[in-house]
Amino acid sequence: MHPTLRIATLATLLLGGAAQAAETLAIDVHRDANCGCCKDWIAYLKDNGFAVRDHVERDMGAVKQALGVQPRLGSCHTGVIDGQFVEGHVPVAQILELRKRPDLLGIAVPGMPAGSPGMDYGQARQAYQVIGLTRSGQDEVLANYPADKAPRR
Ligand SMILES: [Cu+2]
Repeated sequence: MHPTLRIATLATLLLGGAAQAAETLAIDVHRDANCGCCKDWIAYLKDNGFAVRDHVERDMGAVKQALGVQPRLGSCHTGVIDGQFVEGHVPVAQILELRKRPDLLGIAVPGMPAGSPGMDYGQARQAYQVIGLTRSGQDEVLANYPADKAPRR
């Protein structure tokens, strides 16, 4: 190979690697020490290519309050990406959607619905919604996951 071509190929490889690294999303996850389903949601994020920074907290109420998570939207763990909260067992599809919605303070799956990511223990799935909270305080339904009676494992 011509030396100039070889350098060009190397540059392409390096740039390609950098672009790939930029697609890895980093998320901070705050949780109580003994929260099993929180750990399962973290494992789900890692399986989907997220870089997770895990924070064990003494006072989750204070964490949620600081990020603007309304009590009606509350769940167990609270994730944070670039200042936006990801409350509870939110699927990856809506986390990616949040990246395109700077008008939202964050998103949430309130409660702990059976069959949501990290709450998937082979039982029937409860219907649940992913709610976005706008910076003006309005709830917006971002996704509806219907109930599924068939056990999934
Ligand atoms: Cu949970």
